[in-house]
Amino acid sequence: MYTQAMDTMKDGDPVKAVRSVDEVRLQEAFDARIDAGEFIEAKDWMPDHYRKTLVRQISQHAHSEIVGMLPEGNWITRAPTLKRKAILLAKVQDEGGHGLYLYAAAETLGTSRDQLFDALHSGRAKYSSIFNYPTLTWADMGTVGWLVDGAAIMNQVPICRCSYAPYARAMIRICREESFHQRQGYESLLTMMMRGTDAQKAMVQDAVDRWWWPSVMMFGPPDDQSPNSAQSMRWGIKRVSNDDLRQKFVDAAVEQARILGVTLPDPDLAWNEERQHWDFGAIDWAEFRAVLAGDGPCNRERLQARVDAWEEGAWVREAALAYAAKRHHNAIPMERAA
Ligand code: FAQ
Repeated sequence: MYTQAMDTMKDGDPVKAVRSVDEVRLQEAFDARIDAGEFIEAKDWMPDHYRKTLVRQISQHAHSEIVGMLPEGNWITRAPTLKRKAILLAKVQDEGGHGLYLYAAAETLGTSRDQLFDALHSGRAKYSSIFNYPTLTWADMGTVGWLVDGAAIMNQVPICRCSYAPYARAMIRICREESFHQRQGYESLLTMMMRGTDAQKAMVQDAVDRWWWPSVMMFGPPDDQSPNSAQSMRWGIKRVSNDDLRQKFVDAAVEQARILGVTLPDPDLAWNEERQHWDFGAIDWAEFRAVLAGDGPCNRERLQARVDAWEEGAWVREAALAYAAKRHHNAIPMERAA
């Protein structure tokens, strides 16, 4: 039940051996539009595989946002000041909003929200590996903002130019908000590192030690082991590869860590003059695969929290539907209603 290793959206995608002349023409016109850098709208013709790939990625992204609310929601009642509480509350609400925009974008492709939730709640759908790690101290809130939102921005800014217009439009607003999320996290850590006690500084270092590698893994498998990348790049769904984004993230984080005064837990980090990038150590892909297979530290807890929220919220959905039906009924002119 808890595995994230399956995905119902992908059903093998058998390439049709025989295609009609019309289909071939439509496909050629579609490819030409992609090559010309045009955006595809919901009502435009698109290949089945393009549609399925988008539903897969957008729904995983939406699930990540709403599961991503859980590790932070846990800290709203324990924020150290009113200011920090208000900021965290706003951030978590933003994430709920991101989930809604993204579910709406997935719905434009013909998949209902009930189908998307069912895939999440039954454990068939994936969401980002990063949200299966625990948030143990207040410094985790700052570190999630700095590293996790920092990685999310790196990944998501190129999606503002995704070839599927409804997804690209949703991403523009999401990225603006993610930028605030990253900055508030970094500022919170900076405050603790500059003005905090030794214990607070140690707490920040401990959080960075725990979140660094899972954040580096967020970008997905290496390019040569990423089954979806080549086709998604061809279609302009992904604009930058997993490894290139990961490198950009590491390059930015090294300087940010220096300013903060924390050590990134990687003894192999070294500036490579020839590449003009930071080299970094080997990633533990076995850990990544275990988290995706449902065996991360918090997979069960996260999924159970979503299932409980769905079940406990049933009365809200029923009330909303009853109210909508009543309004619809009242809106029908008397002679038709009779
Ligand atoms: N976790 O062939 P690829 C956030 C899966 S939002 C879990 O490379 P693709 C905001 C992948 O789905 C974070 N699964 O796949 C926030 C595929 O499985 P499938 C989420 C992963 O799609 C901050 C398989 O591995 N962001 O953080 C992961 O071309 C703070 C093979 O991989 C997005 O979703 C992973 N980390 O590239 C909220 C952005 N990586 O589907 C709260 C949009 C890979 O074939 C607090 N998504 N997999 O069964 C993307 O850009 C892409 O989907 C990638 C993966 C880059 C994640």
